[in-house]
Amino acid sequence: MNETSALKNSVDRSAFYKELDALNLAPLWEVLRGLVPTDPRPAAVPYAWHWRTVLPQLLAAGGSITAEEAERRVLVLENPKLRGKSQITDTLYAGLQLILPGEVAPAHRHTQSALRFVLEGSGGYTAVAGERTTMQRGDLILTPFWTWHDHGHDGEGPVVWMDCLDVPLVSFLKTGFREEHSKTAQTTSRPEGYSDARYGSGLLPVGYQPTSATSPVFNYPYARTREALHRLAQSQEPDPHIGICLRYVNPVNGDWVMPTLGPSMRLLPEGFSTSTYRSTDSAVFVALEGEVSIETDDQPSVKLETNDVFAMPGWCPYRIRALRGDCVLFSFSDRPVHEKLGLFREEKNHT
Ligand code: 1HN
Repeated sequence: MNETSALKNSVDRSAFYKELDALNLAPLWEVLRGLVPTDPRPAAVPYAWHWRTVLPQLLAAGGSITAEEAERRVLVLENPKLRGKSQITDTLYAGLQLILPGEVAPAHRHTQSALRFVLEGSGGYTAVAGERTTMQRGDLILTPFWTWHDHGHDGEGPVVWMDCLDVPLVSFLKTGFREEHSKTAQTTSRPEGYSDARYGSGLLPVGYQPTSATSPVFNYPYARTREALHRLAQSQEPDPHIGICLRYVNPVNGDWVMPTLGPSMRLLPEGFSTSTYRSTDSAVFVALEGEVSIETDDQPSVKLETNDVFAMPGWCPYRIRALRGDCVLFSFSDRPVHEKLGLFREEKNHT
């Protein structure tokens, strides 16, 4: 009997596996199917955080630590199946940040890219790479990777936004770097509105050459986004799967605004219901206006009201219904990465 046939005996096989294990070797045939699944199997589950439950906790955080002491006063939205990992989905980070009048969140920079989506209050501002921008509800602010950024608040009342980062992806790639600025707040070198005038008005300086993979526009104001969506709603039928949906664009090259994060905003007219849709990217939704319900195969239906947040794992089929009013929904996902790697897939059902 040769050695190979002897190993068909399960006792011999387990002894053989022990021998392999001691040598840091492992038999692929025991794990192959798990490594190469027939379809994506995210660990994250669909889940909603309701503003009415989260806001009081965020305000309580405001009473227990200052923005400066915390560096960033944030409650992380953790997917129930990914507790302790600071992940809202398998690939995305999201948290709700509170800043109070007179506070400063000190300047730092890191290789993670960040989006901020403003939910509540006015008078908050962010300074990014030498320019300040004031934040209004519904505005989308970009913090490109490795740019200095600090936040502050000159107005009254609490200001809250959702931080959206590619933290899990950068951790997976082991490409995280961070630095603290020598000053609490960076000195600005350009007036507010400079970048918008230079890159964000449908015009670009003649001969402009991009220096980054991120859009040079860093505040996409909601007033413009809202106007665009409502104008389109007056003259076009919503797409059956995504409604009237626009993605935020880098005006320099037509690409997504960031290499790793793809934000978009959609309008679902009152009573409109999407057909079932799924895509490989995982996403986070925020109800900005109106009241929607999101239905997945795992859970019957979750109602989202103003400022409620919903985690949608990749490849999870879902339907969205506009229950009350014309509904505006913000979302961001890791779709730009899927597209760039040729891995993006979507499936549109007719029911
Ligand atoms: C960060 O830099 C901010 O700058 C917020 O406001 C949340 C979460 C993880 C890593 C960096 C900010 C963050 C973060």
